[in-house]
Amino acid sequence: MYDKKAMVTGITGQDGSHLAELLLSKNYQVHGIIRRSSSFNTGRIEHLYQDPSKEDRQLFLHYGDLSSSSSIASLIQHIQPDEIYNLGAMSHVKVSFEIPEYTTDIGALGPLRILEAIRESKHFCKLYNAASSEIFGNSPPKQNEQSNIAPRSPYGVAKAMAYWNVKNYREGYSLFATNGILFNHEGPRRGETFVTRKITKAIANILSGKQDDLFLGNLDSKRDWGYAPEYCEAMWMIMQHDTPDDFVIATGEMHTIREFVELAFGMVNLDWTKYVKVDERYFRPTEVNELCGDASKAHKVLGWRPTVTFKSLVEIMLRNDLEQANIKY
Ligand code: NAP
Ligand code: G4F
Repeated sequence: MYDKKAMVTGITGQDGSHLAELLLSKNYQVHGIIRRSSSFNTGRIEHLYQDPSKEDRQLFLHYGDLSSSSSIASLIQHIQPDEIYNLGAMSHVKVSFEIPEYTTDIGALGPLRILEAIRESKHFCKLYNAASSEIFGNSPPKQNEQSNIAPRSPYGVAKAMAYWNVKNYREGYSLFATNGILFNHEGPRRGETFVTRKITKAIANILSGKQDDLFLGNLDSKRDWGYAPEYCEAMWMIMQHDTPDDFVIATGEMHTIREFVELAFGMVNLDWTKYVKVDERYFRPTEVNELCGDASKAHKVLGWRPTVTFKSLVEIMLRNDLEQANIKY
């Protein structure tokens, strides 16, 4: 018997997979929404798979898509979740400049479709919406819940719209709707085209002779990088708080991309300047220069604090990619 039922969009992504593990460990029945794909997209949750014939299974997967209002409404109607975690998105900022309309459909209208479905349904359920530090654009650090919202990419604009809709539905219709304004968070399951994983994966490839150069874009931007599993714990804590609210989740420390590169290459005694080449293709039309979050509200109200340091994060990611390539570290 389970304690609560959760519906998770984006369960096949980095965060979705960590969150599913966490919810299952807390005795939730978890309903993950997956997209039909011509190749497998469930690699990150394979270890959680449970045979559909198992009577007491806790994990259920349903086909659905955030682009479809009817799919979302009928899933909510059918599952009757206590909590919805909306993590689904086209989450790559650079790609959002190439497919702005699709990014907006999923990232902005997707959450609106969920809000409308909850409002229309007679069933009470809480909503966690994955907002993003990208909504702050170039507002000066440290950014907190009061910082100016000034996004600089189609992705950021979509996340800002969703953020405001969540706030307005909370105030206007008394929904238990929350925004987690999470700063960058990474780990071994990070997509391979995000800069951190691109770097650690490239080091493993260089050491195994599969790659000679690493082409990167802007090395001067700064990010506040945390460890994904700890950030998923924060999502759950936001949902257990007695009142719905918005929270910044961050480490409060920022580093340039160059620093990440130097540290990661240094860990395996490679001189990064021999391998890293700057390639204009990876620059964005508009960049977010400095993200560094002030998570003191989450510390005070939720008791959430990150523990994994920048150096440990780089080490965790690098070790994973080296292990996968059978390289001793
Ligand atoms: P991710 O690894 O890219 O995962 C995104 C998930 O969304 C995947 O499961 C993907 O499915 C799903 N998805 C994409 N389009 C969809 C659609 N049309 N309908 C339903 N699902 C769809 O992202 P993540 O790093 O786990 O991030 C989770 C959420 O937090 C995202 O909303 C992201 O924008 C936000 N966020 C992330 C960070 C971060 O640093 N990681 C920081 C702030 C906010 P497929 O597997 O089929 O592609
Ligand atoms: O790793 P990134 O692509 O992450 P970005 O753009 O900060 O977005 C991530 O964090 C957001 C939270 O702030 C999330 F909402 C979003 O979903 C995503 O998870 O790029 C980080 C920085 C940027 O300044 C970029 O210009 O790294 C710079 N960069 C330099 N060279 C590169 C590269 N980024 C990528 N992806 N690839 C490069 O070669």
